[in-house]
Amino acid sequence: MKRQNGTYSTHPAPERAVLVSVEIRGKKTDWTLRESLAELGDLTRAANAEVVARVSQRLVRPSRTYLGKGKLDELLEIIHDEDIDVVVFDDELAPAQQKALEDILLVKVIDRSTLILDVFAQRARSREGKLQIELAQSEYLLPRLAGQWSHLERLGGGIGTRGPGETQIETDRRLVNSRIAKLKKDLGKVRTQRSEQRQNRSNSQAAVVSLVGYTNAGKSALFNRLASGNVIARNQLFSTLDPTTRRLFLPSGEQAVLTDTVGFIHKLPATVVSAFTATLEELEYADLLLHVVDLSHRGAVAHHDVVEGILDELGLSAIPRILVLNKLDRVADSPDDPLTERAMQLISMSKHSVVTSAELGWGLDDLRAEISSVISMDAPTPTPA
Ligand SMILES: Nc1nc2c(ncn2[C@@H]2O[C@H](COP(=O)(O)OP(=O)(O)OP(=O)(O)O)[C@@H](O)[C@H]2O)c(=O)[nH]1
Ligand SMILES: [Mg+2]
Repeated sequence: MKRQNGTYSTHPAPERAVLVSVEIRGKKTDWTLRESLAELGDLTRAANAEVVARVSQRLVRPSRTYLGKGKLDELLEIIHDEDIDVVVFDDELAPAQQKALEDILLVKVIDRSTLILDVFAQRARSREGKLQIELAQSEYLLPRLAGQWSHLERLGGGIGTRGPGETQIETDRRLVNSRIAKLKKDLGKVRTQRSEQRQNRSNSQAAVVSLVGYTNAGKSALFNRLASGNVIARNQLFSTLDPTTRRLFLPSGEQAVLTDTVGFIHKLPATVVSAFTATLEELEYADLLLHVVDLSHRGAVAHHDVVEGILDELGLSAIPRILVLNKLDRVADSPDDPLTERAMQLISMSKHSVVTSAELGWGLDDLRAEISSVISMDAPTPTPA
């Protein structure tokens, strides 16, 4: 494998990627193009590709080819000059859009959903996680099968492209459909097991406290601090996919159960949300949610809103919650105004909030006390005999 600088390596070089983002004019959003592209860059690196260039455009609405003609020409020039292997779009592309773009650009075109699914697939460890991600990928693939096949034909035939085109698509569709049915059946069994485990837990009457939040906010780090767990906390997107549960001792002497689970992200593909039912169902049974936000992140408020939006879609907005403003140590040395403003804005959004550093152990006693107090507030008052 020859590198750009002329040296040779036995490892395959990372794919060279150009990122493409569009801002729709007049659409109200908390996300600036810059922030959106920065996050797309994190996802691209998490999928082991190298970000070589970025292209963005403000449009009234994306066209059949997503970008305008001039921008496409600019993109083609970058693809040529920078030896690009893959173009990554910051939205979910319709199957026809993806096909039209591949026709023009003649390199691999992937969208944000494919990227997220790829990162999830890399991280999946447990059988449940693997089943869920395969289901999400199959459901994403199904409407795109026809495009993929004709694409192979256009590339000039050869092995795998000969034969009865449309019939092949039908066969592929049937195969994917029957795989989806099998995955759903297997996941049904997982859900039954989970509900049995939950039943055992609810027999113990301990309150269930679940960590939720944007990916990389510090949920697993807090989980480990609060419950002496050993969940991997890493500076990478989607470290945790599987729910993990530990006992949590509260200052009042009570015990609760603490669950760590998958992180959320802006534009989380619908196929992921529906495929991760077994995982997300854990949240439905929570008595209290700890919504963890990375206070040091410029996009903290937008992250908060994305998570609240997804909780709302999942029908979980009625569960009491504590807002945990984490990574205080990363901001404590920089008393700049926007940060204080960000913290104040977040605090004003929630009835209960605590500031922590999972890294240094700050604020944990306050958090435990707040958990105790919200749980006891929420507990049904015993009826007098
Ligand atoms: N400086 C600092 N770093 C932190 C703090 N909390 C977590 N981190 C770091 O932030 C990164 C992400 O932490 P995780 O606990 O893995 O985040 P998560 O929310 O579980 O992320 P996902 O599982 O990917 O959704 C890790 O590198 C942690 O060490 C904190 O309070 N301060
Ligand atoms: Mg985690």
